[in-house]
Amino acid sequence: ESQIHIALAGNPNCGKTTLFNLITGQNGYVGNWPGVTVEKKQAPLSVDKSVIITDLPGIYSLSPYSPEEQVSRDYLMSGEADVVVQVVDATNLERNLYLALQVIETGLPVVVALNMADLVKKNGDDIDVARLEKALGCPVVMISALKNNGVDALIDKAKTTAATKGSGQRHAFDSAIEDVLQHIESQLPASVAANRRRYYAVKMFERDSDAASAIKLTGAAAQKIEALIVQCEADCDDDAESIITGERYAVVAHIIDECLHRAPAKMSTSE
Ligand code: GDP
Ligand code: K
Ligand code: MG
Repeated sequence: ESQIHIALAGNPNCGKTTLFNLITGQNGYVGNWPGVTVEKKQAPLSVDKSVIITDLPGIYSLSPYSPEEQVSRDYLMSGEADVVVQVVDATNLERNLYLALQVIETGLPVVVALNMADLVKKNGDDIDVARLEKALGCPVVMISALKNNGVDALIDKAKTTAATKGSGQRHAFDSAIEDVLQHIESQLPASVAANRRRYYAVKMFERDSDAASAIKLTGAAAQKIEALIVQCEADCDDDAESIITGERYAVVAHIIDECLHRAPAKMSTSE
């Protein structure tokens, strides 16, 4: 019978290892990723050995600036994972959704695990899961890895999502930027699969040379893309990487505004 590979991705300290240990019983392989001293943990799900879980290193972004980022994005783009469980520290949505957007952008099937649900509840905050699913365009499951709440439902959702061909609708940036990304997409080689074209268009806009080599971008296409970027930078009076960073944070701010209802601030009783 066939295996299902689930990758756990997320920021440092979002609870990935707690979740990994809980669902695998820690009886897995621990080593390093090839060529780097970044720990690799892989193990079957305790209750279903045909499901293989990989704990990816904690990262803040899918840029190639650290070995951890490199390992995570190489693994995601390798095609081994059938589904990504994007673990999100629900008490720190801004930073965690910033990465989640990028992982959703890879075009892989993604389930967002909103971890630390116990702390969200304790703080008296409320997250509108249905709206968040709509905003992100992928399933969202509230869990507490520490208290083992919601984890069975998460695994079930990951299995059913693995059978799909990837996330559907995607968050949109400002229309002027979307326009440039569209033009960049049309310059990508035909060999880049439909569900990955958006991801690579953004990477080209960020002048990510690793990603350009990965798709064997031709010199002629690279020149056309560079001209599009330079024009956009002039129009926005900003550099391309900052433009994308700003767009991502704008999407995140909008989502948080829609989906997170914070408890009213308590009056301080101390002097
Ligand atoms: P990683 O860096 O993503 O692997 O995160 P860890 O699994 O090491 O967890 C970071 C910290 O968060 C640890 O102290 C965990 O005990 C704690 N933690 C993980 N999941 C939860 C949770 O659901 N609720 C609470 N309250 N703490 C959690
Ligand atoms: K940690
Ligand atoms: Mg860890």
